[in-house]
Amino acid sequence: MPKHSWAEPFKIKMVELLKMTTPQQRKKALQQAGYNTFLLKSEDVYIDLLTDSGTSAMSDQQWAGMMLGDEAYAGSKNFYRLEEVVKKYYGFKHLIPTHQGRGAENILSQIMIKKGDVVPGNMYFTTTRLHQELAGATFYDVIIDEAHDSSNLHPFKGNIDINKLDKLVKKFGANKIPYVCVATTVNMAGGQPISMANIKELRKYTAKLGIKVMLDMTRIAENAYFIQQREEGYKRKSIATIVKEICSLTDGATFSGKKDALVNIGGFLALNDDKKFEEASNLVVVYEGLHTYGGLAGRDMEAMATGIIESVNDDHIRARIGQVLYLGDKLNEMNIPIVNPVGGHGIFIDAKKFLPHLKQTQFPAQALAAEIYEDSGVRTMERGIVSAGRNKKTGDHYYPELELVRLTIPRRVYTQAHMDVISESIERVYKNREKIKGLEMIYEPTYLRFFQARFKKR
Ligand code: PM9
Repeated sequence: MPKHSWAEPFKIKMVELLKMTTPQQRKKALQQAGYNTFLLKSEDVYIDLLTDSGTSAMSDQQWAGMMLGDEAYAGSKNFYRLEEVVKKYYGFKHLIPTHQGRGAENILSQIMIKKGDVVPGNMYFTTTRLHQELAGATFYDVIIDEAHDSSNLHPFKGNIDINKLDKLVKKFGANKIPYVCVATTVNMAGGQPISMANIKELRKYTAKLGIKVMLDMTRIAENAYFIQQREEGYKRKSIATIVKEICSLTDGATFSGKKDALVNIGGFLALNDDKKFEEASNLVVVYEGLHTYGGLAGRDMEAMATGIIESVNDDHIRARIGQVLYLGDKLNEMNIPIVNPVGGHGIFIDAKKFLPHLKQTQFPAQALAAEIYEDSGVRTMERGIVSAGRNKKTGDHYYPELELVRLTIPRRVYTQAHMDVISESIERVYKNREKIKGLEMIYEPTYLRFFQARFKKR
């Protein structure tokens, strides 16, 4: 089979210069940041793989759209364009813009959840679960077991185990489950997709019980690419068609436009139910802004509308995921323990396997992320015990099976040479892995501790 290049369907029009730092400068920066890569100054970072959230390069069309911002307080024409695009590409009836994904999660949780409810989902996401808990629900993970094993090659590790869901229904009763929270793709599992067959099965199962299906569609185009590549019957379907089919099997969605939709800020809540839309429209004015701007400038809504259209372009998504796979192939060739199959938005290093001499309470993924930064100025992030937080009832840490360092690839930002530099750095750190020490947490914030926690070397 001839190898097909993933080369980008764009050329570079503007560049942002980067500062190169010395190992001494990086050592000092790390100490000042309490070994938390979230607390580093971005100007001290060479290649920033902290997140793919809000870090994309916008296209000339998106930048041109910024000049078309209608900054009226009410009824901005950019809102109506965004509404039209959301209807056309995602098929949802109602749109409520929000400043970003978690703004939508807050409103959805408040309108759907009653105290004591249960929300099942295909693995937790940090902000999503917190909003569900703050609204009075308990989250239950119903993802398939394969998702918790970094080397299991299941093509759809984001799938929901309907038997696990059924057990929850039998234990708590369907009336305690307002909705199932379905993510495309599953971030904490390593960017793993859910199959269309599984979403259909879920829809069938929940429909007869009157349980809603709410989508976290933050990386839906990336999920659609894996369906196109791996699922029977989808090879000839466009990403746009697959995306719309996924949405049609759900009752509504939260969306962080900062990922798929190639914008630096923005999100929305989409709903089909008229009554729930009315409730959400009323709440959005409390937390975000008027229902026709939801915390966004008109120009941000314009850029997001254009970004949504660009995100479902087949050539774009092939190149976006192609770049991630390129880095994944390199690391696999070096036998670095990573989550396989490689997911949509980044490479996830298995820190338990990389640093087997460290206990999970020594925060191996946090320590590894710090070490990679010190080696090369490449900033990654922890997705393990620190991100998982504490069990509200027992007060103990959650101990997730997956203890990962995420190398998240921003969209349309870095080159193939950057990918090579990253893999060389990981290889160097891997060679010296036995010398890497664990960390001790010396400051722990109450909510989403991974953002602001501080550590010292043990
Ligand atoms: N995800 C990420 O880096 C940014 C915050 S955590 C560092 O992966 C999903 C699946 C996400 C997500 C954010 C949100 C929240 C919801 N669902 O960041 O509020 O990956 O726009 O979206 C981040 P906002």
